[in-house]
Amino acid sequence: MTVALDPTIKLNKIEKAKAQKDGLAVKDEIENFAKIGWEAVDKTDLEMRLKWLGIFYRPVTPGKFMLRLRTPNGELNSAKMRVLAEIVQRYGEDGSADITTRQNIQLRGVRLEDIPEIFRKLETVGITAVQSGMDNVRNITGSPVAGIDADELIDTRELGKKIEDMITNSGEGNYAFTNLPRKFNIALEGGRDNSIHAEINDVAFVPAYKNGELGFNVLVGGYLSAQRCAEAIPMDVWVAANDDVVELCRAILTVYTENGLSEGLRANRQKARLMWLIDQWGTEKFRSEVEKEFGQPLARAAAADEITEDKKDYIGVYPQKQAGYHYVGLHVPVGRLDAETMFEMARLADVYGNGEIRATVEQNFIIPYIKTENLETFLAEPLLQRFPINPTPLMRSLISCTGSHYCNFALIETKQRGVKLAQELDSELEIPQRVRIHWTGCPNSCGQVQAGDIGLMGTKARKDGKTVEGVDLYMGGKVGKDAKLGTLIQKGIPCEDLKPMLKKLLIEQFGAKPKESTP
Ligand code: SRM
Ligand code: SF4
Repeated sequence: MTVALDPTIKLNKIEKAKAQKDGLAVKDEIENFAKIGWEAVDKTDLEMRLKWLGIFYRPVTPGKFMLRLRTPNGELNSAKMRVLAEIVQRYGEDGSADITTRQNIQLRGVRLEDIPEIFRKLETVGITAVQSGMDNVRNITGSPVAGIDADELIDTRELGKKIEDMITNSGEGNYAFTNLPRKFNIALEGGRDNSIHAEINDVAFVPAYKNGELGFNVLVGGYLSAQRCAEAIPMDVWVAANDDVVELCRAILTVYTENGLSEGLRANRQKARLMWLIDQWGTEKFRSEVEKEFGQPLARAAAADEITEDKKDYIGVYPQKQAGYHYVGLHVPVGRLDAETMFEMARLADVYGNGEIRATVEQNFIIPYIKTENLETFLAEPLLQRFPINPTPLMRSLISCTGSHYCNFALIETKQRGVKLAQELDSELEIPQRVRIHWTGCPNSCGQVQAGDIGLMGTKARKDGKTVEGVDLYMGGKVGKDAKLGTLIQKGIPCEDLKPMLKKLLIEQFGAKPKESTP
């Protein structure tokens, strides 16, 4: 998008690079990049602009790229999953995939020379990776049980897809929205349990009745970052559950993009998320600017929303609103998949369901439409040994960001460490309640530590005069109804001291009891 330059504002480094050449421009060069090889690609194109196509250069594994897709509302199916499995399979040990904290899929080990062919394959099953990184709108999240949950208020799948199509020009790439001041998160809730973490999205739609009509109240400005974490605040707007939602997203994104320069959002990247514009203007001015762009009066918010339940994790077997069918949520330890398990997921979805697969923000997946009479055989399938429906208590709610294995921001390794610790504590303690432990490798908080009952954020700690891997401890995150962010409790705990510390915490604050046979 062409934005009017205010000459008094000093652009930050990224803004300068974007002004020189839009990120999306690499779309026309990708065939050439694939031919010349990644070492010959211009540094800014390689490390920055390729992210507009979802291609992430990984300094930790040079030459082996991460490809971030878009899966609005977490909707996948067996055909998509098979194509994704084929892509990672060709990379052997290097190939894997992650279910992300935005209900999305990232592929690993990908080679730049294969990208044109990969994009062609993805297109055949309706997947795009465009505009999934850097200053773009991230995956649109929605309830993972949309359309199958008996208590559902609004099925958000179609709206989620329409928003994505508006932003990406149906996957072709859309220069209108490739130059936001910063990343941008949109979430649509259709159920009652705030499955999408409305509180940490730049724009969140939550179900609400106005004059007897079901639509959405709109929250704005939520985000997590190293410098500041802000809970989304009411925009004092209600919209009907129709194309107005798409139009409102367009209007908000346009206001955010066009006012980025005059309001200084393009000078300091730490102060460039939507909340900073709302801070500068106040909610009333923000609302009226959006209203102008929307082109017609916006209704004031409904008095109450319909978020009335605690957040579910969807693991286990649940009846669907369609009589005779169940959906089954399988637990994927810290979201990590490999080709073999992905092929199996696709097979199970075809054999037992209708081919659909849903991803969750807890980094797990759901297979819907399993006939009641086939449940028993389904539950005996070998994949359920690896991805169980009844994981042990801490494993069940474990979330982790990528960590140092692939992410160069990481201060610590997260996924393996998180799994090991949860398994050990589960084997040593009787834990009577759900305890949600979130790990994140650095203060960017991709693993949403502020949402956890216990949040562990990677840092460097001191032990015996040496610098060691450590964590800052967060506690008190509440999700679902009345969600609120957890806060920092203790800084710089060496990872090697973490187990006894967590054990004590679980016993004293979460009612855990040591199992008799363990120390
Ligand atoms: Fe994130 C940057 C991974 C969800 C806040 N995030 C990154 C990068 C791209 C950094 C990089 O280039 O290495 C990470 C890629 C590592 C890799 O190889 O996987 C990364 N973020 C992730 C994922 C994969 C974590 C996961 O394991 O699930 C999630 C991908 C979501 C998706 O499908 O698009 C992911 N990141 C989040 C979330 C959670 C959410 O959206 O609910 C947040 C906090 C919420 C938010 O954004 O407000 C988050 N990521 C960040 C930030 C801090 C943003 C800021 O305003 O400062 C960064 C750093 C940045 O953008 O400068 C970041
Ligand atoms: Fe990387 Fe930090 Fe995000 Fe983890 S929180 S994925 S370490 S940027």
